[in-house]
Amino acid sequence: MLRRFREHDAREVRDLGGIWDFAFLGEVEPDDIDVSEIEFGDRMAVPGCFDATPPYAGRRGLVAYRTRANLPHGKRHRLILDGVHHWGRVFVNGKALRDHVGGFTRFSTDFEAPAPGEAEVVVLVDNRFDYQRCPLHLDYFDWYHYGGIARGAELHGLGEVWIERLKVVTEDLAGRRLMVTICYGAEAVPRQTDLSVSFDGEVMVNEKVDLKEPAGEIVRTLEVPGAPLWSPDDPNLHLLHVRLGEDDMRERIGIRQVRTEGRQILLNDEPVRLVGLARHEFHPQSGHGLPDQVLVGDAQLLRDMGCNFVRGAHYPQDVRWLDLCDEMGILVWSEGIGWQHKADHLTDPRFLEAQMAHIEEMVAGAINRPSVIIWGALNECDSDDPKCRPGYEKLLGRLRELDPTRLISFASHRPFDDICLDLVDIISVNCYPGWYHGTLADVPKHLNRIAAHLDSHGYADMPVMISEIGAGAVWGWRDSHGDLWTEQYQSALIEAALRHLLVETDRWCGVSLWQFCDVRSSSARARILGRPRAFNNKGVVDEYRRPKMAYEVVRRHYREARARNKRDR
Ligand code: ADA
Repeated sequence: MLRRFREHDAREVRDLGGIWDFAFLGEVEPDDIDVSEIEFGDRMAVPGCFDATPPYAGRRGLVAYRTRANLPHGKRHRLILDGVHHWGRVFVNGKALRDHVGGFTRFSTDFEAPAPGEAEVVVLVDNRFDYQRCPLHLDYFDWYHYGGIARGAELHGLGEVWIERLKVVTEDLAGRRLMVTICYGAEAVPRQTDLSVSFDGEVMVNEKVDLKEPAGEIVRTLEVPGAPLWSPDDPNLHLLHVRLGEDDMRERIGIRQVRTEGRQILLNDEPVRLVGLARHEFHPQSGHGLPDQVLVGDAQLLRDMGCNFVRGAHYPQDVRWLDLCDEMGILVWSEGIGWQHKADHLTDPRFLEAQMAHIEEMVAGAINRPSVIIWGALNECDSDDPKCRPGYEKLLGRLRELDPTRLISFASHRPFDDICLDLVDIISVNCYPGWYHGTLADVPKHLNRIAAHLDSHGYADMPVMISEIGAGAVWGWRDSHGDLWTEQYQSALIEAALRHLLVETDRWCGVSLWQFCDVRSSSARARILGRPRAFNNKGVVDEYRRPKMAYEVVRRHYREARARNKRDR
């Protein structure tokens, strides 16, 4: 199962998760491979990352994964992969069906099978850095790019009519009016078919519809008076079940609206202050492919710290993680892959095209999630460079077009010179006072300077958040000098930042500390020289989720902030 709940009752689905055959092919090009000749001498877990397993740790190259599955019943079959890092080519029964650029998002491919029986699925996966082929993943980024089929895989059987996806929008909060868009596909049209929509088990639409196009949309409005709303304190989810002909789709939704007013973020018309952490999807033993146990543990830790927010850094997060956030009331900033790009990338049509396809997949994958309230892109790029502005306009504009119901932001590390801040709903600033520059005493001063600058440059009436702030600490390194890299220094810096951001001032609509857990850093030598253990050590827990001293500081501040926020409402 890809998600935490059954997405289909009627449609036949095969879960392809488990142990696949595996071959490390190395320094060869995918076009030179004859898949029928690959010798699959090893085994690999799906989901998982091959280069987090002992024999392949740290290695880059082309690899092949293979599994066999009994075809589900259907006329057409759909193979769905939730995350292939970071380039993939999919074959079914020896035939190449599609390539995919970029990890962290769902993609699928359809194929016809001549007869029922078994299908052989082979996926070529490449974790090498190659800007021409895959401009989304580059080795200088400050995180390690693991390779493999890192998220789930499924095979679906589709009939003559099928549901592509559902989109549910809370149109009117008080009246509990929902707009449901059903995107369908159909063989042979026009045709008439049955449509039913139920909400929490109650049938609300039951009719015959005329499908006129091979791919189209049906829109219906539901009114569900009295249905409880979704919020971090009370994350009520509802089940929407749509049947179209022989096919069906189940979706869990939350009724909620998000908007900004002046300096505040309003969730269901009430102010909410975001308190959370930025989180990478990482574990030393499985790379980006996290087992359920790790995902649940991470969500439990966020809840324990009192977080109501997590920034998915720096890419779209696992669908199971978003399911947990929906269930546990954790608001999410979902962001496209990106890290400190300059004008050479932001003016390159190849780069922008890959980004556009990627953010479209990101939005499609999370469009109905109540937890997701912010779409982001282009972390810390040169947003002060006029040459980069058109790239920002294009990507942020596309996000707005794809989903006008959520807020748009990007993390800027140029708050004093940024020329793209007018494009967002929330100004988000990454800064490291007391770490990359200055001392602990500079933390509040620097934050004040940022706020004063923004307020005097036309943004006084906008919400501003700190999307990154933090310090590195090597787990277990405690020392009476309290120097850089000690747990004491990290915890003192976080104390200074949170006291300022949450207690002493009310300018900030939120904070996401950098970061939740320690993560393996890039393999680029220049960066590793500033990263003890080749890790980014700014986690408040280490890579095995063992708390550092700062954990308790965060927990105290976030719990108090949540309590204050509740009292003020
Ligand atoms: C940046 C970046 C993070 C991380 C951080 C750091 O703000 O967005 O990914 O690299 O710096 O630790 O320096």
